[in-house]
Amino acid sequence: MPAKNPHFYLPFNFGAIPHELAEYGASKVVILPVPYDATTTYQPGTRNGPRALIEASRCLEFYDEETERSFTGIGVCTLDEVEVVDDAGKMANRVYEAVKVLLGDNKKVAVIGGEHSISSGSVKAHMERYPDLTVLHVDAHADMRDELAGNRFNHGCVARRISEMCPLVSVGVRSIAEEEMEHIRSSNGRIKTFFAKDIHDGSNSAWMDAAVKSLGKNVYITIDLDAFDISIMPSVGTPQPGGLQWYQMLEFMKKIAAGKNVVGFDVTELMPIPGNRAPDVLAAKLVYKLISYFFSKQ
Ligand SMILES: [Mn+2]
Repeated sequence: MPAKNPHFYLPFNFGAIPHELAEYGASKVVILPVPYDATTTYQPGTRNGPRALIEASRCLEFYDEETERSFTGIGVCTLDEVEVVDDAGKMANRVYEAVKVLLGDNKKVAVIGGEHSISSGSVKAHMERYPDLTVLHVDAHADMRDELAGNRFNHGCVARRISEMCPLVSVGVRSIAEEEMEHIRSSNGRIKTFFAKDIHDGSNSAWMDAAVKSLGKNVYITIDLDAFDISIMPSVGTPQPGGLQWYQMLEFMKKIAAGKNVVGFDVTELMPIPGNRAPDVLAAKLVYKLISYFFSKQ
């Protein structure tokens, strides 16, 4: 296992992996940074998310004491940022085109945002490859509006756009408009929601098992970091109290890894707060753990 280089020449890639171990051709997993931030409705700043997440990932150890494996053995390549275009629908399409190429090269893709609207493009590309796809959407918000601020690709509409492509299971929701609630009720079970209040009140194994059971075989996971509790994840554009804790999220993700085939994921909405890097490290370590859980199996 290689040692981490002295910090003054750490490579600028996810995990600070030596260049020869992070080349595209040799890598099973690719990180696709998408610094898009245009339709955020409360606080902007997610455009700085991908760089902060990659920067924070460089302080993580290669060795993971939980899986007892070296992260460098997986093969993780960090791609250049997707160039931003100032239209959320066109941006989602850019992400679709990029992910489609990566899936065509048989890569496992981890998209890092950037605002949540980019996820629909990644889901669309995965849908084409896995027509029986189910999407797990972990978020404080339902994101089920048909349009917001006149834009059907607003970040507050992303779960609605995804649910038009495939069945959707939302987890951690604690902010929802009445019209969104009615839309979910009228979906005949195609959209399932596990509310944060029920997660808080119930046993972890009950809601986790029910959520896992409601997913199909092939799963794409889209995580809005505001799903986490604000005490550990304040660096989001639209924070809400009462979210998931760190080990709760990891336990849930491990249950999914054990029972399902996770084909891709994204982690979005990191809005770095200057002077507080702890949430950036949480976001980076989440991506690191998800790659280990979902993509490191031989
Ligand atoms: Mn959200």
